Amino acid sequence: MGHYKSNVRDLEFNLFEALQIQRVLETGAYGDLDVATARDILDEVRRLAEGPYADSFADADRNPPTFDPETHEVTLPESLTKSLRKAFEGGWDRLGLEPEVGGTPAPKALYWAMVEMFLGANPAAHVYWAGATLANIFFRNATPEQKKWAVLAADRNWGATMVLTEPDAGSDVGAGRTKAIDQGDGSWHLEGVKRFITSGDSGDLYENIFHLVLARPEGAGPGTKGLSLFFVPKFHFDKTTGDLLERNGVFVTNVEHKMGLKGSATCELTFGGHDVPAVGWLVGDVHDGIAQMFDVIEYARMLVGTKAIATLSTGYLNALEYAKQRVQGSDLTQIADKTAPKVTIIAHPDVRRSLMMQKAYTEGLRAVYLYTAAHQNLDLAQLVSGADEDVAYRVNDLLLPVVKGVGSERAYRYLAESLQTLGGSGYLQDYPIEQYIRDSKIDSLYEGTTAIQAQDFYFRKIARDRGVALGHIAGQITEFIGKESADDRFKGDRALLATALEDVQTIAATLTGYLMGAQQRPTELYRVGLGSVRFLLAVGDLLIGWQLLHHAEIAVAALDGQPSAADTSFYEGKIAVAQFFARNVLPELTATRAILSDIDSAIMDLDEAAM
Ligand code: ST9
Ligand code: FAD
Repeated sequence: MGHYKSNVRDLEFNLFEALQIQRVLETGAYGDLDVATARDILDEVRRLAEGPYADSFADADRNPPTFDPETHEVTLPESLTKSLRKAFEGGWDRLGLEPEVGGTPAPKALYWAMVEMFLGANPAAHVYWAGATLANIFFRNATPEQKKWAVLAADRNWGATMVLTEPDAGSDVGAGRTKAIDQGDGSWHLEGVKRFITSGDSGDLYENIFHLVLARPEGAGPGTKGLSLFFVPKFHFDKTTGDLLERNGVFVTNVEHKMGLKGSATCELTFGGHDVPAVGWLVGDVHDGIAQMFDVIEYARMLVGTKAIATLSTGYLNALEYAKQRVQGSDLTQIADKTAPKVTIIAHPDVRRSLMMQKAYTEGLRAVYLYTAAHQNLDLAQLVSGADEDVAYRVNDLLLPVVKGVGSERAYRYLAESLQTLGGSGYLQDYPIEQYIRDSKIDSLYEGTTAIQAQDFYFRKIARDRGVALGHIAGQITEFIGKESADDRFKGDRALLATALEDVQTIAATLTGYLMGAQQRPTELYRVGLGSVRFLLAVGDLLIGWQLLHHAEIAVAALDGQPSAADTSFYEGKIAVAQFFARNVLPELTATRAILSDIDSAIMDLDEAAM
């Protein structure tokens, strides 16, 4: 048995019982893709993910990619390349992409369900898959001539990177100094050093790599708006056939040594520093770099959140299996009886509490990312929440920082509980959880740290959106709470959800009060900054509580249909976890509301010497 434990049953529950994607599949909007094929896809990906794809998980961690500074070459561990080639054989990187880049149509919810399994099985491998996805995004933004290059890149299975970060430009992308010099013939020369570039090189995995690079044309203005996006290939190529020509002047000049995700090569890339110009082409022939790059970033934020949630899921399932086998101590009710029979640790209340928290965040966050994905297709968005095109777009935008920010923070927090469940054994490399923790820590850092997600969430997705998307979601939750057909056993839990909704709405109004107040007193903005991460996490809890209760209602109905023994346990688990979360977590939002209602910003006046 490999390390990875998938949860296809829960994925199918979300897709077919909660979101009911079969109703959009039946319309023929996704070609030949029907329910049976969708289930086959999940099953095939499960087998691949649990088997050969997961095989290199530990090996690539212990024997990470190596770097030769003389040749600028990166060499990947053979095991990793083998796992990746296995996945490419199945063409899984094309599902859901445009037909021009070899794609086949699929609802995004199905796509992300599939990606969850690849990410959970081997996250370090998965980030090497950027080629087809980035070719698809490049294609959408490209000139007619460049579209042909995108097709060549996809056809020839080239690798790809997203290149923003520099030593002095991390969160503050607009501080980037890499410059672009117009050559007057449609091409540009790039000069500068980029840092932390995932898959900056990937050995012999791909014959070529194209880098999508943000750089500042000479004379362009400051900040992100002065940046343009360039297509910079590792090797020049014949623009008709794609055959490789001479080496372009972009070289890896370092590979980082990291805490986790070691199989993923994190590279420093130097443009134009080695007597060979780094030639690039302006994407779409327009200077709109940051907006174009955000097409990639939005995808990658969803990917990172899903990665974190996928890892929490397998962490929880590993912990659960261990807890059912490990015998230690006797039942708490017999604590004084030294002769009492020994029990498996799952009998201990604190282990149960911990497992239930892991289950709640795993299944709740899975529901949230799939609900978000459902708003990435208009037909499914209409079906799921009645959103029109404009609202669906806004809802997806609103929820991305939740998937990424809450997903990564909660996964890291509750993976620590997965490890705790195994006691000292969890600390050993005999089990995968210590690696899960190391591999998932990055998720709250790259693609915008949690602080950046929280600011994006409040300032852009709520204040600038004038609350349209948040109002739509609040309307959905209110409708759910008031549903007359709801099962009476959840009456108290729905009341807790109603309070949580009110808490979140009050916090949003409080933050808006601070924002308005900043017109008179600019330092009022500090109060938004001090409260924004907590607000993001609170919204995450509200959404999780709502989704879990919604799922519990579905489970009650399903139990009436006399399901199999396995399904009976599954549905009973859905009811239990929803009630557990509503009763144990949602009430905490009231405390958050109280703290944020008049947040103390005294620490902003504290002398740094006193910190
Ligand atoms: C990174 C990579 O960290 C991590 C690993 C990736 C792994 C590889 C992934 C590749 C794909 C893999 C594929 C797998 C395939 C799987 C196959 C499956 C089978 N939404 O607020 P302003 C835009 S990369 C949309 O003034 P500042 C917008 O155009 C590094 N657009 O910002 C806006 O203009 P306007 C990641 C947005 O103060 C303009 O920006 N680094 C959004 O100038 C300016 O906006 C980061 O993420 C948005 N949410 O700049 C940096 N926000 O307003 C984090 C802004 O007119 N820092 N725009 O519309 C930030 O995000 C900053 O907030 C900032 C601030 C840079 C945006
Ligand atoms: P900083 O921006 O210096 O942040 C340091 C701390 O300050 C953080 O806690 C942050 O939240 C906080 N902070 C900073 N600014 C603010 C603010 N305005 N308000 C509140 N808090 C703030 N980049 C790419 O371009 N391409 C890649 O492929 C890529 N892959 C990566 C892979 C790895 C393994 C790593 C580690 C990084 C990768 N990155 C990549 C870079 C990544 O996106 C950045 O590390 C990230 O955006 C944070 O930037 P920074 O590290 O410079 O931290």
